[in-house]
Order: sequence, then structure tokens, then C-alpha cells
Amino acid sequence: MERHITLGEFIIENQKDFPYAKGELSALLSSIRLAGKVVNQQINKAGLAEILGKAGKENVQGESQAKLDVMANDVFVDTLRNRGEICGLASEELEDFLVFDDEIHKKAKYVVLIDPLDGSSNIDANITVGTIFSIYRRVSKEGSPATLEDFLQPGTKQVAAGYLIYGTSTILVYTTGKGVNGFTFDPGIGSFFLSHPAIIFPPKGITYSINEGNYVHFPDGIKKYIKWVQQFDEKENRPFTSRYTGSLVADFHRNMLFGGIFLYPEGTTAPKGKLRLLYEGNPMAFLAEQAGGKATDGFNRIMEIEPEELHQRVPFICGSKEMVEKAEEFL
Ligand code: P6P
Repeated sequence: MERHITLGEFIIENQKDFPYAKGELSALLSSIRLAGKVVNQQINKAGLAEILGKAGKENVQGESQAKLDVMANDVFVDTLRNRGEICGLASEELEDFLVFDDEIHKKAKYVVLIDPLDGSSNIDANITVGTIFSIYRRVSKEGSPATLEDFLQPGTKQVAAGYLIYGTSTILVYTTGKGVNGFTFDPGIGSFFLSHPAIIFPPKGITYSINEGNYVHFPDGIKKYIKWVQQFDEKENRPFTSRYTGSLVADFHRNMLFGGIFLYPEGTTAPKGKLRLLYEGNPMAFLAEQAGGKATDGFNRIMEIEPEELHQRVPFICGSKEMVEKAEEFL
């Protein structure tokens, strides 16, 4: 029987890809693995532990925070801080970034940006949610506290990025710039095993993911593209199939495995779109590009956008390269 390599073994085996790093990035990825296991366990027992529902607080997005959102944020903050490899962390759930400025953390090389529980509005309906993370090397001086500039870096500077998808199984998917690999969690053993080696984004597919409830608010080009995908064309397998879960990680993961396009464009009610550049757009764009896909705001490569603020939103079109390029023709 073929034995699958564990995530820990994979990280160690690929340590050689980082001659400049002395194991810090590997340790950081391992701490993300640990936090993912804890969040996975909490999510799976949420219904029993009565921690479903609202925490009674609002996050910076003005969205009511589900208790699991708060739990996931705290688990990642505590686990990543305890491993000592980051000097700061920014989260969708926190208005400002956290600075870890004791003697150990001030010397750390990396900062992390996370969406601790993306798609959390789905939680109470038991629909797939996810954690998204993005890792940068700090630009501020080692030995000093992290600064905003450490977080406002373009996506091209990402050292690593990935997500955990808490679905019918829990899978950790990440890249360090050497392709994309997925690891499925075996709760019986408590380890992640390589299940999706060298993921390739199919150049085209027949699935499109967009919240058509916002149709009236979309720019004309997006409306024309939606009409185009819905027209009959046997040669091109149109009309395409609509698949939209309201959970970016779930829609992205399905599209990356089987082909497809995800669109969250700007609209009159969301002038800059809804998704956050730093901890949704950039990490998903890094993964998409590393797997051979594409991610733009309709006109510009997502990863080349110069960030101006921590929670800035960005119009987001991401998926199979040929599908994204076709959509851009309408804009
Ligand atoms: P809407 C979840 O809140 C999220 O950030 C993404 O995971 C998801 O793709 C999108 O928002 C859903 O937004 O407006 O369609 O409900």
C-alpha cells in the first residue's frame, strides 16, 4: 500500500528550497498546521459545544462575529505567537495589526495576515468554511517592532500562502512559490497527508461562481459576461454551470481542482468589491498563479496592486487562465 508523506515530512523535505532560511519558515508552517488542527476540532464539535451562533460582538468589517470566528482568530494568534517565528500578525477580525515586541519576537523574520474563518456566515448551516493565510518577510529592521509597512506589501512579495478548507474533509493547501500541494487531515492519526501533489489549475472549465443576486449592481461588462456564459454554444460547452457557496475557499478549491472562474466584482453597493486584498485576494492569487491560473481585478494582476490600507477591498476575478482572460474581454 502506497504510504502518503505527511505534511511535516514534506515541509522538512522541501526545506532545501529555502537556503536563506534556517528552518523558521518551516516552523511557521508547522504552527499553522497545529492551529488548523485545533480549529478543525472546534468546528467539528461546535454544534455539540453550543458555541455556534453569534459572539455578540462586531468585527472591523461591521459584520456580527460568529463565536467560531473569535475562536479561530484566537487560536491562530496564540499558536503563531507561541512558535516565536513572527514579529506581527494582521487578521480580518482585528482592526489593527498585532505587534509581538518582546526580545524573541522582535528578532523574528516574518509577518502573517489571516482570515481566520472565511465564509463564517455559513457556519450555522454546516456549510464549508476555511482559513486563509499569507506570509511575508518583514521589511522593517530586525530587532525592532513590526510596522504597518511589513503588512502593506504587494502580493508578489509573499513568501508563502495557503488555506485550510473545513469541508467533508479538512485539507491544507499551500504554496511557497514552488507549486501548490494539498494535504488531507486524518483525524484518526492526527496528521495531514499529501493527497493533492502539484495541483494544476485546468486552463478552462465550465463552472462560474458569482453572486448573481448582485446583478443589478454589476458593471455592464460583468453583466455581458454573465449573459455570455449563459448563452447556448455546444462547441464551447455553454451555458456553463453556476456554483456559488458564499465561501471563497470552497468555491476556489473546487474551481482549482476541476476548472472554473470566481468573480466578486465591484458594484454600486460595493464600489471596491467585497474581498480583502491582503488576506483573501493576494493569498488566493498566489495559489492560483502557482497552479497555472490567473487572478486580476479585471484589469490589473492582483499581486501587483500596491496596498494602501490593511483591510482594503479589491474587485476579484480568479480562476482558470483562459476563463479569466475571456471575462476580461468584456470589461
Ligand atoms: P456574498 C465570506 O463572507 C466572503 O468573504 C467569501 O468567503 C465569499 O466568497 C463572499 O464573502 C460571499 O459574499 O456577498 O456573496 O455573501
